[in-house]
Amino acid sequence: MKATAKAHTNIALIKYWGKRDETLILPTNNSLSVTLDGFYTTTSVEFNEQFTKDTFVLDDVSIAGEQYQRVANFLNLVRQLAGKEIYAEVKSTNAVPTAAGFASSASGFAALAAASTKAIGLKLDNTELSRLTRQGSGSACRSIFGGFAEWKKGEKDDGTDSFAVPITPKEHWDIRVAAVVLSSKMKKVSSREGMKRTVDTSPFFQGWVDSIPTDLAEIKEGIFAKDFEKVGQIAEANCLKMHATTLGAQPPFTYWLDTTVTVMQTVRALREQGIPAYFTIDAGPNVKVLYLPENEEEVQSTLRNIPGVTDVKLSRVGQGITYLED
Ligand code: 2P0
Repeated sequence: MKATAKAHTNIALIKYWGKRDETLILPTNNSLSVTLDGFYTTTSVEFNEQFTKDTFVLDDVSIAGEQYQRVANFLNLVRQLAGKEIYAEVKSTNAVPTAAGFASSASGFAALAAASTKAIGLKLDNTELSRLTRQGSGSACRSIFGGFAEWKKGEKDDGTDSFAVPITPKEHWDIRVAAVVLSSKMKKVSSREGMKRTVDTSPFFQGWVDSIPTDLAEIKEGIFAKDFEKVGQIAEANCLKMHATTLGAQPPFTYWLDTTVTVMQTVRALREQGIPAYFTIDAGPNVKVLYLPENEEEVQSTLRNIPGVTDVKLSRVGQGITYLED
């Protein structure tokens, strides 16, 4: 009863920001992301009658506390679905530099869901797997698929219609993403806490939700037509709207540092020089820059030269989950 799976992280171009149900992890809006080739998690899960509890080892370190509990809670869902009372040994390796500001929870829960369901003998299709993965971490449900994927928020209270669907496969379009890493010692407001505070207190939150259907319809047109400027403009504006909601929260907060703003201004300056590049930012200070393959050299060297930038990591569009031989 052992299986190994690999899943890549994803970056949202239309952000998931706000939950309508915190237990089932049901969002207030649809979101859309691109799966990234460069950052992934590989996870092996073994269920064994001899085990007396779940164990979780991440990059050769035994994990306890909240991180362990989230994994064990997810395994409870898998056991419930399979109707089996049996514990697991989970071993993960992350090729997601945590410092790059990617939520390793996206690739982490996608790989855990794929490996654990296979190991326990469940035969789920990707829709069923995405729906289950969502309950580990919302954004992870999009990482089941490669290329561009949309998480449909669903309408029901039980979450059965809330899962991701593929929009276009990885082969559709070769765009690139640069993860711009900044030096930061800032205390982080977690995305869970940040989105909850925004939903509960920000008067800008309803405006955010209301604006999503138009952004989604237009960005999908842009993706199908491979219209990079259209996709970039919508993604950048959507990110700025998400971050604007945090300034309206009580107490107000922002994920940005001064260098975050410098990177944003540099990306705009690249555009003024005729290089199409657009930024997006998640629940942290680091910036991700979208660009086209022919501009890789110039975009990379410009970003590396910004004072306060400690690293720039490049990625192509990635594939969905894969199962590895044990
Ligand atoms: C996203 N983020 O769409 C958005 C944009 C952060 C900003 O999904 O509570 O770790 O586990 O469902 O998925 C980060 O939130 O939150 C996130 P949970 P998750 O990628």
